[in-house]
Amino acid sequence: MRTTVGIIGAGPAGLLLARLLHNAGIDSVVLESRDRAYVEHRQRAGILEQGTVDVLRAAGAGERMDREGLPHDGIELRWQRRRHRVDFPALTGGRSVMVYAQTEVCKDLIALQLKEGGPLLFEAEALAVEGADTDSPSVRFRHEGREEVLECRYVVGCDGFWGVARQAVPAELSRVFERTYPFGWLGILADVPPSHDELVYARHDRGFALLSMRSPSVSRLYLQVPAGTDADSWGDEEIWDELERRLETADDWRLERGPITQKSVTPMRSYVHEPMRYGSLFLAGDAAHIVPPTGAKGLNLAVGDVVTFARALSYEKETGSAELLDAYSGTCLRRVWQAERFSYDMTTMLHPAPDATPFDHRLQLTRLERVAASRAAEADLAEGYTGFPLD
Ligand code: RFL
Ligand code: PHB
Repeated sequence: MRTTVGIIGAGPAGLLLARLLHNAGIDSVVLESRDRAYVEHRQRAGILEQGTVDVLRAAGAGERMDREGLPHDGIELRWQRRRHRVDFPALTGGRSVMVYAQTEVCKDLIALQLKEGGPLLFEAEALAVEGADTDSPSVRFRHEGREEVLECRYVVGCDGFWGVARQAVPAELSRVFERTYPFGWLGILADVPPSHDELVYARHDRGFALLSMRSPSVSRLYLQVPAGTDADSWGDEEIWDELERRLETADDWRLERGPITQKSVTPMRSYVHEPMRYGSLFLAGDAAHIVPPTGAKGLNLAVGDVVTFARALSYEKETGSAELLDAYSGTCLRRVWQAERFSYDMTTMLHPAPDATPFDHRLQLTRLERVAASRAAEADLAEGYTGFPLD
């Protein structure tokens, strides 16, 4: 099998890249190790930045998002039973975000790809990228019990944190920057209307809590738990009791409970692999970098990477110049590090660490007070949350 761009992974990065290349008249093949149902139902991100919304629309993949997505103009911060709303458009010159689940973005892109795009193979596991340092790299993969080879001009590793693409970069050329956190998030989906019309990020001495949503009738909520916690060690009522404590306010706001339909624990880490390119191999999305979910940046960074790659390859096709492809890693990393900084700030402002001292607690409260008291501090948060420019 032969193609121009071999794409490993059908998460948001790989699927959107295939769509952007199709629109630019460049052929690709997508290899995905899992089956379609798994990819379409894996619960993950929920927030699309303004820039991501614009990209999906321009790619012709925004129709259902515009019908079913929930535009949000702000978030609420809570601490010490207080509430403070951050108004995004007022602070950023009109930018906002959209609540539309990653599962739905993937469903839309898969449907488009199967209808109009190039091959998208499910249950096709990439085993290795070969010849990354040549002009004819290939991907060895297993599909329907057979081992096959996909010959390409370029390979883009969109295979997430646990993928194989990154392994093709020689160790002596790789630099990894990493931080793990001593806590994770216990996330639930519940069949109950969200108890607030915007997302609520709460800092409590017992730990962080987040109220989010998937639709007007489905809530998504998270609790900070110690790293390594087993989701089944938390009973349903125990989860609601804890959410209620951490989200509590001084006024008459109430948390509505409902049947919990899914429960899982996500570890938290910050991770950057540099460079994001080696020869004919490009890394995009979680394959190259991870952020803790507190800033809602992961999916949006993946979108930024593949837009940068698709633009660079289109430019090469039109002008014959590899200038933008050569700039790929540096261009992406500037934006990646801004998001790493923002996600780290949000995480450390809102999550009390298990070994936090009274001094650390006071500092967290002071950072929150600062956001509430200073328009400059508030605007910094709003700019980071609604997203860094795609240049
Ligand atoms: P993905 O989504 O991990 O997709 C990688 C795909 O590659 C496949 N794969 C392989 N295929 C073939 N051969 C191999 N050898 C392969 N190895 C792996 C995998 O099966 C998979 O289909 O990476 P991608 O596309 O880079 O997308 C990244 C996003 O998924 C991720 O950053 C976000 O989900 C992070 N994230 C959030 N991001 C946001 O922007 N906003 C949010 O609100 C947000 N909330 C979250 C999140 C992530 C979470 N978890 C579970 C980590 C909330 C949570 C709880
Ligand atoms: C979600 O709805 O899953 C979500 C929202 C905001 C975050 C992280 C996850 O910061």
